[in-house]
Amino acid sequence: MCIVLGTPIIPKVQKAAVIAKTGEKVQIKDDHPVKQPDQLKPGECLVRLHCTGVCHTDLHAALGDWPIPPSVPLVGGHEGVGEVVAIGKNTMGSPVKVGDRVGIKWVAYSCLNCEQCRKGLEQNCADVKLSGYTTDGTFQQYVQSWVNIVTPIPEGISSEAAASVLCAGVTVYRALKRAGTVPNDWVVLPGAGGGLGHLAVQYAKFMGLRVIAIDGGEEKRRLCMDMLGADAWIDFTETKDIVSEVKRITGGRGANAAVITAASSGGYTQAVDYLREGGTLMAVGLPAKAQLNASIFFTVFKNICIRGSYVGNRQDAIEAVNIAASGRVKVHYTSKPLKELERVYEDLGKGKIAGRVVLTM
Ligand code: 8ID
Ligand code: ZN
Repeated sequence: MCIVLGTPIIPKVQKAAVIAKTGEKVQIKDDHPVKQPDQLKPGECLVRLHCTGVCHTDLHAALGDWPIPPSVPLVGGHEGVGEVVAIGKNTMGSPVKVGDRVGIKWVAYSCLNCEQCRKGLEQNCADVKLSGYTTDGTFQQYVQSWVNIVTPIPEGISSEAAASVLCAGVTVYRALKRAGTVPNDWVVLPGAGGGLGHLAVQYAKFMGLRVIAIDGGEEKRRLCMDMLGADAWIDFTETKDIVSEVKRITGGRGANAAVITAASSGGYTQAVDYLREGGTLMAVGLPAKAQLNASIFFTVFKNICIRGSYVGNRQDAIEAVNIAASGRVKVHYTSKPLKELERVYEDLGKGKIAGRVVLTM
């Protein structure tokens, strides 16, 4: 970006990772159009991105394997951090100004006036626009966004460290808040070594919970146990009877909650069985077209609460980011250039990524 007398010059074209059709490979283009400041409507802004996390959701979008299809052609990505370089003319009362550092999350736009928005369910707004799914996201150098929806990023955290808090962090932070636990309760985290899961371990510890991390392989065991401070580890690829193992760890009682971020339906199967009476199953991971298979009898008999939790609203985002900026939750990430995105998808699909990959622009 060039700056002439304080006004950023916005290029006409940029680098972007584009999916022409779901199921096709990502194309890295260097002539993708940039929305120009005079094309921004009131309330819209343009953000020059520093970096973006890669979420498993971006892989679901690229594959088109969810029941609701994404818009194509599509620029994916919804964990971006950058700076505001332009704001639409006649925008009134913007909470951000040119030069501010902001985050782009999954909810790119919601009307803020409908019943769901007023209740804090901005992700369920009928007019919602989803970054990297129904509107172009963060796998590009410049993204168009909305001044009322971007997340302010405080000082004290780098853009790369903040990026994955905007989806992975917000999502697990909100799910844990709604899991009905009190300090010292046991929470089981299937998917603990992945992008969402490794942040769930840390937000759970921050909330005073005891954590049973479930995932596969030595690298993820080391991440969860040695680096993130989980209290117990279960390798789902080796342990035959996960229910007995959770019961053994919890002194025969079972866990108080499970926050499931596994990207496969396998992560859900035993949860109702290893929860103790009154426990809560938080469904977060979104395996393609899977059904939740739980015993109705034991769900009723044990007073189990089964709840879905879908990303978070602006307040959840601000809380999650502020906790990360305080240093109590850290994203464990590997930096890669944008052009590596296709390779990152391959690794995500194979469950090979411990923590997150953050792409630089
Ligand atoms: O708002 C939401 N609910 C939301 C927000 C963001 C992402 C939901 N998601 C969804 C994604 O679309 C994806 O389906 O959460 C899921 C996890 O996203 P992620 O954390 O970005 O994916 P990852 O980094 O690949 O981590 C998934 C982990 O699950 C493990 C894998 O080994 C990996 O570490 N895993 C699998 I696959 N099966 C497992 C099993 N049976 C398992 N861990 C334990 N038991
Ligand atoms: Zn995501």
